[in-house]
Amino acid sequence: MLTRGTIIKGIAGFYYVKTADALYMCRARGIFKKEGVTPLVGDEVVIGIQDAEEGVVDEILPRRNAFIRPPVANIDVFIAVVATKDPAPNPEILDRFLVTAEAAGVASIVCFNKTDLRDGAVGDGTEAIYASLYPTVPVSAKTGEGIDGLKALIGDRRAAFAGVSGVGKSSLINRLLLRDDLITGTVSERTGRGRHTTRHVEIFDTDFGAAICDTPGYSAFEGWSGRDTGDERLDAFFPEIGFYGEGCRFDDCRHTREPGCAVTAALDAGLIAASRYASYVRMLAEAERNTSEYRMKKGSTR
Ligand SMILES: Nc1nc2c(ncn2[C@@H]2O[C@H](COP(=O)(O)OP(=O)(O)O)[C@@H](O)[C@H]2O)c(=O)[nH]1
Ligand SMILES: [Mg+2]
Ligand SMILES: [Zn+2]
Repeated sequence: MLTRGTIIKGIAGFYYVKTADALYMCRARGIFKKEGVTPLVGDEVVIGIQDAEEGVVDEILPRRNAFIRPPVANIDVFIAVVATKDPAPNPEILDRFLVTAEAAGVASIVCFNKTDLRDGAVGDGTEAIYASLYPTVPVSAKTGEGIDGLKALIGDRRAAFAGVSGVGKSSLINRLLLRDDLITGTVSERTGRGRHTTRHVEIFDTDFGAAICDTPGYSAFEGWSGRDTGDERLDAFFPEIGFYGEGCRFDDCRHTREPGCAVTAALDAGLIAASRYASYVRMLAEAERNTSEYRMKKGSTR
């Protein structure tokens, strides 16, 4: 019997598929591996039911979006979690993450956790930079401060948490789910890939209408690569650079001190944050290097 469902968890080659009335542990059909397709948490699938608890993933329905890191599909919004400190914010990792989401057309919320640790009311200035660019919310998973604001921003969407290890993703999800067992649950899961490199991603239903997805175990977010932009321009994925770039003298301005560049003028005027511009320049260099490598490879096979 075939039925539709959603992959809510993937562990060691097993996919847990939730259908209208049950949860099935499924293997994927061999054909996926042959075609290089990996089912992802968040996928809508058709499964063949074998018995009351087991089935086989037969077909993956078309995806709205899909990501390699974190490995999730059909996400409405990303919660990019940054800690006020421990670990200190890394703007470049955050910017790479936000560009990945922008390139896929997925909304982002920037969540500053561990406000209980911050010195002064607004931290080190990182929060202010992102507050002008994305819906931003300061929270403390420890004290509960800001959790209602985070819930309000998520609404009834399917949200995936992302961010480097230790920022408090699992602690925030425990808060949102009114649970306290997630961290242990996640860490002790056997994956066959070593204790600290779990690939376990899981979607949880909340009592406020949202579905939230924990994505543990990344030391850095490496999702974006220059090639992801394809023919599109990197500046379109930095909202403020795209905005000021409208005023540049040349349509193909790279915003690296070309004559009449409105972006570098805005940078000099303090309207664009230096850290954001630094991320843009580094990623632009990668995109251009990747593109020329790509062109060379293509040329050599002709
Ligand atoms: N002081 C403080 N510590 C927190 C907060 N949120 C998480 N932590 C701690 O930070 C560490 C990492 O949290 P965890 O949720 O496992 O982070 P994850 O790797 O992003 O899932 C744990 O020791 C938590 O107790 C917070 O809001 N304030
Ligand atoms: Mg975690
Ligand atoms: Zn320019």
